[in-house]
Amino acid sequence: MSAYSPGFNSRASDWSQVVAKVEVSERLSGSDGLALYRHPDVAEVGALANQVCERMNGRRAFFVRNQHLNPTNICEVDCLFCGFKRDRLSQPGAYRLSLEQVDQTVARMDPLLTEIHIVSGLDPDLPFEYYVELLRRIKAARPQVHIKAFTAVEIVYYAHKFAKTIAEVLGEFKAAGLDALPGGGAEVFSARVRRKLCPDKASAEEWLECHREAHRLGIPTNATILYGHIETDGERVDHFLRLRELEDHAPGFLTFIPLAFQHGNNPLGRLRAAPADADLRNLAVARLLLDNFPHIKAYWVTIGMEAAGQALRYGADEIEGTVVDERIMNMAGSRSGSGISLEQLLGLIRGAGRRPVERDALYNVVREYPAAA
Ligand code: V47
Repeated sequence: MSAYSPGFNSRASDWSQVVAKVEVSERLSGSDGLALYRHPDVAEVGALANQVCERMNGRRAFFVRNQHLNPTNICEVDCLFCGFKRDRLSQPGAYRLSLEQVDQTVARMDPLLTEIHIVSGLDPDLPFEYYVELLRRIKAARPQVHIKAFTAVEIVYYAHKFAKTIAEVLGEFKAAGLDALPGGGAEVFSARVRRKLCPDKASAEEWLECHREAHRLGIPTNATILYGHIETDGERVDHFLRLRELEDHAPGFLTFIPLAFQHGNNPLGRLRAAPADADLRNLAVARLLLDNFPHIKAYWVTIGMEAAGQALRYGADEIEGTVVDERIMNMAGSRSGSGISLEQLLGLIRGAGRRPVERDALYNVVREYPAAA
């Protein structure tokens, strides 16, 4: 249990109280978080988040030139929301890249790339050395590129499978070239939700422990929430507060990315779609509750381009990058495509009245672009 206890029956604060706290940069409580979810006018929630975002980032909006690499989709756990996993190689759509195939993929990547994002299934037939060698080869081929690889769920799985501690897995991966961890696998921390959707993988406590350990070892990480299925307002607020508490005690988070549930090709897909304002509201609430997270990212792959542009006025200071070859959301029915051009990204940011800033994986500025073309 974490130290605060929002309780799912807590009462929401009065709206005016929340506004007053934001004006003076006072930390919001769980009850304030509920008020942000229950407030009928999402534009007002967005305006508050925008105020905080501009205080932190001015009118800049970040993006990165990145590419996704998903080495295997063979996975031994069944998460009800997943359209990416396959049980075995003989199934249609299943694949596992050899290290030589990884080399070839990396050789074809954009020479101006600054980040590679790697997420895999929990493949029971790959040895530990595969992952170490994969990191080594990518780092040798592209020493300037940051490798953001393996969600906490994967790290915890390797620790159990190969009889290592989480710190040992992270330490060996760091020595081989790992620079940062992606934020996936967090889903919703609520034990109720995890029991129903993903009972067989890392628990909320293990996910948090892995990120705490990574930060301790100097490996920065991201965090996500998977929303728009069976979770309640209170469970979302609880998720944010647990992340905020971890960042208070073991800083190292770079950005927070709300992931909108994609309904295709998965057992949970028959659920009704989330309310139309859910994407913008979750981004805004994230900006307001996660006051110690430097960045909030709009992930156009799940919310679409239009909402990603609007998100820059609802608390997000960052749009996911060029993302060549995204598979996890595309195999779960995302209709946003698996990559966009630099020109499209710049247009999206400028259309929102922001100044585009290309960053590297650690948010160092690679290039500032003019606000208008
Ligand atoms: O943990 C799986 C999510 C995550 C679905 O750190 C789904 O920058 C929506 O780690 N609908 C893995 N989401 C991806 C991940 C990630 C993604 C984007 C940015 C970053 C980052 C990391 O994908 C999983 C799960 O939460 N996911 N299936 C689905 N049907």
